[in-house]
Amino acid sequence: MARPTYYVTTPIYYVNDAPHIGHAYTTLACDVLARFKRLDGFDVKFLTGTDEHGQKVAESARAAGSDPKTFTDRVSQNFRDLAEVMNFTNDDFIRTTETRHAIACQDLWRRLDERGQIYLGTYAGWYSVRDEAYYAESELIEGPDGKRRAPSGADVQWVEEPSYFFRLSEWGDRLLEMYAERPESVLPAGRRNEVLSFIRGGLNDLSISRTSFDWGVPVPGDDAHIMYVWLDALTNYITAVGFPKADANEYATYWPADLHMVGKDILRFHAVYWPAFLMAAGLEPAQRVFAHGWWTNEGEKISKSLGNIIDPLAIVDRYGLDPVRYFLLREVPFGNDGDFSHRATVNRINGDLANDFGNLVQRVLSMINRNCAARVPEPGTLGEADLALLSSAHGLLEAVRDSIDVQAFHEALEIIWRVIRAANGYVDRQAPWTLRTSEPERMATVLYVLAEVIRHLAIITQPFMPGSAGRILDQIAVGADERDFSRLGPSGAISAGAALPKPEGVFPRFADD
Ligand code: ME8
Repeated sequence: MARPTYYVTTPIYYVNDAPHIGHAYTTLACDVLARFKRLDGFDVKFLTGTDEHGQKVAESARAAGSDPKTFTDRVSQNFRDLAEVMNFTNDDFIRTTETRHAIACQDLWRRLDERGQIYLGTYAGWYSVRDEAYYAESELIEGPDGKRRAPSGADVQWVEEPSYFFRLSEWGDRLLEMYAERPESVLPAGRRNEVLSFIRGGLNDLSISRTSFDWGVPVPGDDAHIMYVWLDALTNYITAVGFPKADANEYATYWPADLHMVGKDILRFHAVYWPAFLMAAGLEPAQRVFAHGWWTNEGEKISKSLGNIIDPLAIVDRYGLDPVRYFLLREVPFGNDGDFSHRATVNRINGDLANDFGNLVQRVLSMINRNCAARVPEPGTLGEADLALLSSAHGLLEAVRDSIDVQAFHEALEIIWRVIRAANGYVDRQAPWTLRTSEPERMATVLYVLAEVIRHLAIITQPFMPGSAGRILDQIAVGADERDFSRLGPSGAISAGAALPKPEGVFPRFADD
């Protein structure tokens, strides 16, 4: 039987600048989902990449004294390097300057055109280069200097140029119907309400080409125009599964995508424009868009002009990769805004990783090493406390899966940590070190139960902390082919008698100053 599929995408990032913590965060969330689904038996496609056309990138290239091609080659590479450092397992890395992508964009354009969804006119209105977005006069706000600004605070400029338009105004009702039928296709629910009220406010036709510069995909049949960068960018999600090839197996297999993960800043593009383009072209919209929140740095908005960009490479260097991966997904309920601070990072790492999880593993493995001849001990009859702890470990997958399926990473981790804390409580109550001479069999049972619980904990934390979880699994002699989720539960139980290597600490502790 064919395995169920799971297609998850990150936004493709603008190559105007080096990647920062926000970019790492979005891709990390997708990496955890991709790893989780693979371990849970899915055939996964995980896509990320870079958005390389448009006015913003062209201006950044000019400012760097470079031609756009050289510039985008260089900056795009930074995002690939980040993926490497963060241990991301994306199956593809798309660049919008690739030929496969121009073909897909032009094909989508032709489909829209053939269906009467495109007409030529003139755009006269406000445009923000930073947001690469058109704004209605009524949406603008007054900045502190009295100048008009985009709702995001970005500068806007008046633009007047010939432009092709997409008949977005025809799609409002269809979008509202779709969201009524499938409310979970925008999460969190609060964000869905923003989308609905934007649609209910009435949709205007959307300008989808530019003529005042040429860094983009040419409009088929009219070389004076290039496509609006968002039409170009959104199309990446189907380019990467082989669109428009009729025999594209990947398209048939993976489309519609299960999840477009985005930040809240770009929800409108993904939950209004993109499904409208797809439906208008006769294609299916994605199953879900999840818009997560915004990170600030020690309470301040992260921005280049404030000079407070958090470089993911620097924090990984300081705290280690897995602690950073853990912190980002545990500290903030996924979907909410969050604040990055060194104090909070150290607290989480020391409290949850070194004290809770690290100590559990370290104490149990050193007791086994010292008192059980470094072999998984043979259990005797299990009592109530043993069975209760084992059953909470056996129930982990189902509970964690439910949270992961709604992208509640913080909740998934909290569920796992409840079992870690229960296991530490069990160690304290059973006090196996006191049983060594008086009741060696009971000690063996307690340590066996704990080894089995640690096996569950390490298997289920692999998506979040692949390196550390892998090292724990090495230390309890769980083979590489025994680490997927089908091994969770009593049937995959750890083998008594297996020889274990000398235990080594997995989670470092940091000075909390
Ligand atoms: O918008 N906190 O690219 P982009 C959390 N090219 N996430 C953040 C963040 C922060 N402070 N800053 C950035 C674009 N992000 C388009 C996307 S998709 C077809 C085209 C993350 O480089 C978050 O995911 O500006 C946000 O949506 C994305 O980076 C914006 O990246």
